[in-house]
Amino acid sequence: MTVESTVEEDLVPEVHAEELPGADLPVLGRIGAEAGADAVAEHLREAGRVVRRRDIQMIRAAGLGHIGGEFSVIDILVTLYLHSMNVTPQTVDDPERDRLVLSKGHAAAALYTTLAVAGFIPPAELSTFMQPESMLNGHPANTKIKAVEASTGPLGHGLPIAVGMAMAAKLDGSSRRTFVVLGDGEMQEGSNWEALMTAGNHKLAGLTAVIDRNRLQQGARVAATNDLEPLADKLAAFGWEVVEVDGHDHRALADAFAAVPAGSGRPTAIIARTNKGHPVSFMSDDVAWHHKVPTEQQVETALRELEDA
Ligand SMILES: Cc1ncc(C[n+]2csc(CCOP(=O)(O)OP(=O)(O)O)c2C)c(N)n1
Ligand SMILES: [Mg+2]
Repeated sequence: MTVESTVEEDLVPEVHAEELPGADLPVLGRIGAEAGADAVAEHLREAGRVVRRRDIQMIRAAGLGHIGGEFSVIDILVTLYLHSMNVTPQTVDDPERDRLVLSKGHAAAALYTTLAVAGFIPPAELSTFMQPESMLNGHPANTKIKAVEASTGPLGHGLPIAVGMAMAAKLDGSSRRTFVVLGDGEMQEGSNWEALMTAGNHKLAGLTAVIDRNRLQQGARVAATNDLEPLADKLAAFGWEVVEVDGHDHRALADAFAAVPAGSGRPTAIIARTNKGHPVSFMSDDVAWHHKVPTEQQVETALRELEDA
């Protein structure tokens, strides 16, 4: 008797090292509010495009990755690293820097590409993604990259770590901010609700949780698995300020990040409405693209669509 697997998994990646892009990534760097709202929005739009282009090429070359959840979170990451956070490649050791924990660590390639475009890691490193001895593991490692504030991958750990960081800042009397980016499926983890309760109780105003609300998890819709709604009400009941934004609108994201810490002294939860696979037509809002690897033709189509994004 043969037992057929119902899970389509490529356990051995099909590597396409010959398709690796070169090291010629534009390092766009940070843009401050003094540049004006239009210039900031255009800078971040270009960064989002550059990051997505390289990300999909890296995943194709490595034969592994999580493209759907990367494309949903890229606009959040570029807004934070290239504009909103008070941290630069020169200040990664400064105790007063703002911190970001990417709790949904499976979106590692999006983080690495954003860090390269922001100037934190050399673009040439991107070509080593997922290769033996690379510092760019499938999930981000704090032991390998200084700008990675915490090693993540097992879901449900980034928010508790960020609560500790924000608590330390509060005890230091420091105004430094801590951001943590979570998946919405990840919000089903019980550890998050313990951390939310702690942050609310201790009024950790310097803490901001950004929830990538793409409504999909691995292999299913969040609502069909363990529905989060009414999410905003639940977060508010745990003592958080709650803001909802379009998670692909750089200007709305920048405004939301500029408004923390909230005057109320509460921590802030930003529910960022996103689409998995955004803005690629054949990936967007399709659960199949959680960790599917695109074909050469699909990469070409995506790159063409990104030209106009
Ligand atoms: C504790 C834990 N359980 C399972 C996984 C495997 N896993 C990786 S991503 C993922 C789905 C996460 O969904 P979501 O948080 O919504 O992420 P996104 O949609 O942003 O990709 C799962 C189950 C994991 N990394 N950690
Ligand atoms: Mg999700």
